Amino acid sequence: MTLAASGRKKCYNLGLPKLGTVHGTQHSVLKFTGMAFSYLLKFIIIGDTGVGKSCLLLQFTDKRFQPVHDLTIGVEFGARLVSLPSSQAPIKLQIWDTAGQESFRSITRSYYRGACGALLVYDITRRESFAHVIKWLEEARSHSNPELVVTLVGNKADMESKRSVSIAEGKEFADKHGLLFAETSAKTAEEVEQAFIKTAAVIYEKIKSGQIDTTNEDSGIKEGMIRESQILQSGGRAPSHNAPWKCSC
Ligand SMILES: Nc1nc2c(ncn2[C@@H]2O[C@H](COP(=O)(O)OP(=O)(O)OP(=O)(O)O)[C@@H](O)[C@H]2O)c(=O)[nH]1
Ligand SMILES: [Mg+2]
Repeated sequence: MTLAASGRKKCYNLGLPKLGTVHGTQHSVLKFTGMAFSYLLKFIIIGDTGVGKSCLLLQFTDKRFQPVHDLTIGVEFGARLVSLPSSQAPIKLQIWDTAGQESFRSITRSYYRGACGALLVYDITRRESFAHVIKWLEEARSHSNPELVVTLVGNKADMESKRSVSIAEGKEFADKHGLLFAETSAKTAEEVEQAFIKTAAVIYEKIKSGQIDTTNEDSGIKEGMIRESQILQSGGRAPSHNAPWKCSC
């Protein structure tokens, strides 16, 4: 099932400046083009319907909140460049937002392969969405590559008065299953940025330590045009990309 076949392709934000420059590289000027990043990391967002997966993506790429549940049909995507503290060059995150409804499961399942990061989301006000996390995790583990980095995300942290899953429970589950953990609010943007960036940082460390083979097609990672060595030689850093860029589509 392709994006086109899913019937809905949304580009929240391609995350790329139209044209920019990094000065002082080997060739004096390195133009920002569509490949102006060191690595492209493919992420997937999974979890029950209504937990806020699409809102997390929209907040991350566009700094907006959608108050109405706009049910995802199949799969949608967004992308953004980020700067990691440990990386000299921008990293591009390509994020696939899947439908939580059971009826789309066969479509969304095919997106696990080829992802290096996953945000597994539950709603802190809906206990059953937390109870289903184990099922989502098993599904992710059985259809993805073994190096998949998973962050457990308890969303809707702004709704404290309706909380039915404690922070300690979420953290305990994450620790037990070797996951990263974050509580977020797609409404207030609390911890949204960090949930994506922390996941990317762990993947980046795995790349640098040789734990992930980026030449493997299923790794969920592609190399871009910027070599960190070029930036290091120039003694400079790539510009920060931890602010969303508007796209024209
Ligand atoms: N208060 C609050 N509401 C949220 C938050 N995130 C999402 N919502 C609301 O929850 C509802 C569902 O959000 P979506 O992002 O569409 O949920 P989803 O997980 O993508 O659902 P599917 O596409 O059906 O899988 C919407 O009405 C959102 O406005 C949040 O952090 N806080
Ligand atoms: Mg959705």
